[in-house]
Amino acid sequence: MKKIVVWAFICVFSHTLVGQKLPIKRPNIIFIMSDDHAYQAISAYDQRLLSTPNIDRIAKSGILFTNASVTNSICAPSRATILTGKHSHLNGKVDNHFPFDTTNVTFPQLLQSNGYQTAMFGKLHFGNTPKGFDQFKILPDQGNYYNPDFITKNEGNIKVTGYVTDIITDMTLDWLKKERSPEKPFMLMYLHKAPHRPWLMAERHLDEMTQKTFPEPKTLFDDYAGRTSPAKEAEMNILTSMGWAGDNKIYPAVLDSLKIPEIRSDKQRFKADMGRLNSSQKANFDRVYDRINAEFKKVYPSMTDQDKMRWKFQRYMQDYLGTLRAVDENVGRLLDYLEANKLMENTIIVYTSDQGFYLGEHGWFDKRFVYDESFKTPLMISWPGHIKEGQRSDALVQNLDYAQTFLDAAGVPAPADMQGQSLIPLVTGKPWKRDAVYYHYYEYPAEHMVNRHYAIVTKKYKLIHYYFKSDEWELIDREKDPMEMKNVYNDPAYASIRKDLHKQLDALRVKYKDNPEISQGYIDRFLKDAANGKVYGLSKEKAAKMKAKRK
Ligand code: SGN
Ligand code: CA
Repeated sequence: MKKIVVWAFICVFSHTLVGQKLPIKRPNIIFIMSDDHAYQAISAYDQRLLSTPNIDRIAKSGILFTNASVTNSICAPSRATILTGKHSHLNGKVDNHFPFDTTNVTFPQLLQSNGYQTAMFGKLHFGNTPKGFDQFKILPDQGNYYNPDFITKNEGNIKVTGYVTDIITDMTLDWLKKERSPEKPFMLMYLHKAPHRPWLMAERHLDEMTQKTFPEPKTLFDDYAGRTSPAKEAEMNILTSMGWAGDNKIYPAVLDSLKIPEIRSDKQRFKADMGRLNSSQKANFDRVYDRINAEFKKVYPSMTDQDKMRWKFQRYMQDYLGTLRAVDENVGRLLDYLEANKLMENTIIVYTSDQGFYLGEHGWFDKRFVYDESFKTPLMISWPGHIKEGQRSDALVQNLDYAQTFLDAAGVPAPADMQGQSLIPLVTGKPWKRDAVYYHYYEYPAEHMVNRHYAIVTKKYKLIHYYFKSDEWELIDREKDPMEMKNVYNDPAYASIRKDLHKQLDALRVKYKDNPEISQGYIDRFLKDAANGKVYGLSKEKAAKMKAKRK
């Protein structure tokens, strides 16, 4: 009872005294985000692939979301949505290529100006540095796994020897130990590069992880027959689009000796990443990958396509999951520090990813589609004393909601044009409601070639509209078809559901202020820049052809 009264007092006070000196202790916020971390690779969600005991600690001491999703399944746009609390079409960061518009107001700026100490370490991927941070050390662009460079607020550009996940954690812990002010609440963003491509794990995990075998997903050999054209046309099938060298670490010389055709700029990617290792790191990698290359040389000549798919899937899982071993260990280091220093009690801890990822489902790697594995993202939140332990929620929450959640927890009013919904009532057991979420993906044409699409997603259905490359609709029955293999848009049995979902989608587009003119504006901007040879690596000729085709 006492606790409830105190909490009510805190809420009233923190909401009414914004901007002034607050008499209460506002919570610290630690936002942990990895890059491309599939929920299938967290044991709190799924135990088939990897044990992540430390990440699971956050779920155990708080709430885990089974239906958390992103508004646009790609890196920088997801980060922009997280920081601004707005959908891509309004914050302007619709794809990875155009820089973030720094005139956007972000929640760290608001927390900073309301008395929070703020810091960011790791991957941002914005094409510019973040506003609203007292301290930052960020990777340039995608960053590198080994001996990475950092752009820092106070030391200029630096290169640090070692493994990126360990280094980002060292920086984070250093800040907590040496720079954190005991006078202020803090908001810390701890952002991993792992498990992003090209999946280079820490040396200490190489031996163990490259000798494991993993279960295949049921849809590894999906032929895409049940859906519209974008699924088939996407360039993210493990067999046909994953690089033997850059991704699976087969040496370019071995590929040449076996006359294996190169996939994209695969050999050059291999050299760029492996080329950063120093001699002792390289010796460790060689020891392990020499063995794999020798085995590959023996088996390749008799492999069928099915064997190749299976082999590549195993190599993919070994390396992708290998990178996550260090993420989990380092999350453990952070949690141990917080526990040892009594920083758990008044701290909100979030673990999430910038989006989900395909681990062989539909034969794919990468993300972008509104199908579950990339549309959904891991999300768990702990806040001892406020969020009950061990909860699971299937509420339709999104990365759109984080900004307002943190502002709410800090007692800072959210700007009226933010589009999310604070999760504080939901996680503290109060009424919270949402029936549907909105999704919009833009980055096409580009690597992996996933056509532009927008969608409404409810707990039961997805209604998806692909546009630009083609004009096609898809309806997925999430309950009857959880693996999302069959488009039932033209099935007469779904006629009334389809009609109702169209209505709901129209209303959602009005609610979030999205419309065809805005989408066309982004297409025009893309075509203009592509015609000037600026983006996506499209030639002037190809861009001109596309423009002519549209007229
Ligand atoms: C790189 C990767 C892609 C990936 C994008 C976006 N290719 O371009 O596979 O989809 O990043 O990822 S690579 O050959 O350069 O590794 S995101 O997470 O940053 O959006
Ligand atoms: Ca990502």
